[in-house]
Amino acid sequence: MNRILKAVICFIVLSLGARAQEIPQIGNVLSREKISLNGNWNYIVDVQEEGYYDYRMNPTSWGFFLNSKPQRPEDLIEYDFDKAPQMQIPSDWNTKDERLFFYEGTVWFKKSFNYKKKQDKKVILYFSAVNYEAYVYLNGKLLGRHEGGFTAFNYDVTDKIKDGENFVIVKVDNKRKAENVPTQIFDWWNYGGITRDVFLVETQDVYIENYCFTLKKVQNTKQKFREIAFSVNLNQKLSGKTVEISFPELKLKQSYVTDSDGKISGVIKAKTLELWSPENPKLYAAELTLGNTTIKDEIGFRTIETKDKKIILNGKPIFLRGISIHEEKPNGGGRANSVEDAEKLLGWAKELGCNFVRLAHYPHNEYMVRTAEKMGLLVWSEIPVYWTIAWENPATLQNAKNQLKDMILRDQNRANVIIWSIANETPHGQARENFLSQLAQYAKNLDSTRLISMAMEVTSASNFHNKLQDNMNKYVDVISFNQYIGWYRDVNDAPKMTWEIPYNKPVIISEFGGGAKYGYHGEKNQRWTEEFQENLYIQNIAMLDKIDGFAGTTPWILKDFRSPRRVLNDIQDYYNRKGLFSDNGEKKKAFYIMKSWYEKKKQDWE
Ligand code: GCB
Repeated sequence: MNRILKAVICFIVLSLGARAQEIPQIGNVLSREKISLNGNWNYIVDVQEEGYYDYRMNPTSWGFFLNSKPQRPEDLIEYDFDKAPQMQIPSDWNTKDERLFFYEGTVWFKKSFNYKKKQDKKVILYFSAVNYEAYVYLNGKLLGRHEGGFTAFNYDVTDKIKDGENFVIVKVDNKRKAENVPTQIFDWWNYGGITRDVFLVETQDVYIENYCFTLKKVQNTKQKFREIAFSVNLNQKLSGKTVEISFPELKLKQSYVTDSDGKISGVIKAKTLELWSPENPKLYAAELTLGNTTIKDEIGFRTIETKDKKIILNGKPIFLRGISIHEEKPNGGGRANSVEDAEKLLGWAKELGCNFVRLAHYPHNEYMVRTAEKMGLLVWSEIPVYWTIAWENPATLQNAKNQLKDMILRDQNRANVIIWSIANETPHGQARENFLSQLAQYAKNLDSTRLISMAMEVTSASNFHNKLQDNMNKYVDVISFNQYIGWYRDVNDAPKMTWEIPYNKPVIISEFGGGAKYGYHGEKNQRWTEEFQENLYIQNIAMLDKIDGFAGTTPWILKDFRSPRRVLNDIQDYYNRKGLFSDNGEKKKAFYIMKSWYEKKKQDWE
């Protein structure tokens, strides 16, 4: 066979395989019966993708994914995973290997493990996130290709896993590309690797794939009970299967039988129900049983809606005292990926007086959202449709939709998540509107119970009059925009500014702020000093308070974070310095301005 034909066949096989085994994301992986594949993985840095392409740039069928070993002394095999260094997974390679600090490209990871096959068990290989593109192989066979660095994906490996020794190989590539989501440029570190947990989930052949509980709004004030709407779906369209739902504390237990789509849905009536709120983050133990498998969760109940320019939580207007957060460990530690990281970051947000966090600019790990729920922090969750996305590219739209769907499917039972945000600071134009309106509608179809927003930009009407004009206004429930008066524009303009938001919807200022290097002091007009940032906050909060419909804000940002765009020596050193905390957790002066303003807001609104 000639080389080209061979390459074409190989490519077709690889791309067909790419779709073959990926299955819909299973909900609540943390409560499933599973084996962790976290720990040491061997890795090979492959700058020219030698392990994937031949010297004519055709995908090979003899790449690194085979994990080949010489069989005879004369055999030529130019790689050996077992001699390669190891990296602790989950993590990012940038902070784990100093050679890879700025690296963007391909790294291959391999994990060998022993497995004891069990009768009648399905086995699912679950990745909580890999940034950015992953080709996943089990025992040398391709399971699939996944794109998108912050959402979970999983493969049914029942037929490919063996009794005894197995190996998983993942080719991870974090090269930035124009058609990706996010695109080529973004203001955060492009941490590469298997950045979140990896699990082997063991389940029955027929299993509960996902489920959703939501509290219905009270229709009639005389109503003596609350209604919990639920839906559960199996992994197969099988009728006649019994699913039991139980909330022990509410003394509710009921069995339902699946329809021909393998689904159950309905309403549970609860006479007494304590609602979840930031002041009382009440969660109820929930159990869903199919056959001899029970999935356990903790479910909170609350309602969220808007009325004119107000955000209404559990029937009462709320002011969202927020902060934006990147998913990054303190002390230069790279990607955050644990409960401890979440507790630390969210603990700082609580110290600031927050009841709300904007998890920017991509879906954060599940620990972050669940920990926030336990701590009474409402959440804005977003996908990385950021800046100059390839609006005209259908594959980019599909990719954004996939990320949106996977974000929603993972967190649809979290009471604290109230806003799905579909974009950040995107440039106006018809192609962008086609793209974003489809995303907004898709989000509403997937989840009509939460609010949709996006971080817009203000187009100035005149020098000191800012008017928000964005055709996307009709697709969102909450109008949000970023503004940087005091940083990208003179701070002395703040008192003179007037604002016009010509839509009858609540307004969140999704970003404002400015940079300061912790410990650098001077006059308030001296850039990068804590005094400069402090004054900027004083001026901004006075200005924001005058905005009609002002319902909350998430200043930029909780802590300094790494960004390759921030190159100023001795000040930035590859950190965006807009944190209220330094990367080491020291509080800058502006922290105290914000904290005392939030204390006052709390008094005014409660
Ligand atoms: C923004 C972006 C955010 C940047 C920030 C900045 O508007 O949304 O990702 O980090 O400005 O610091 O300039």
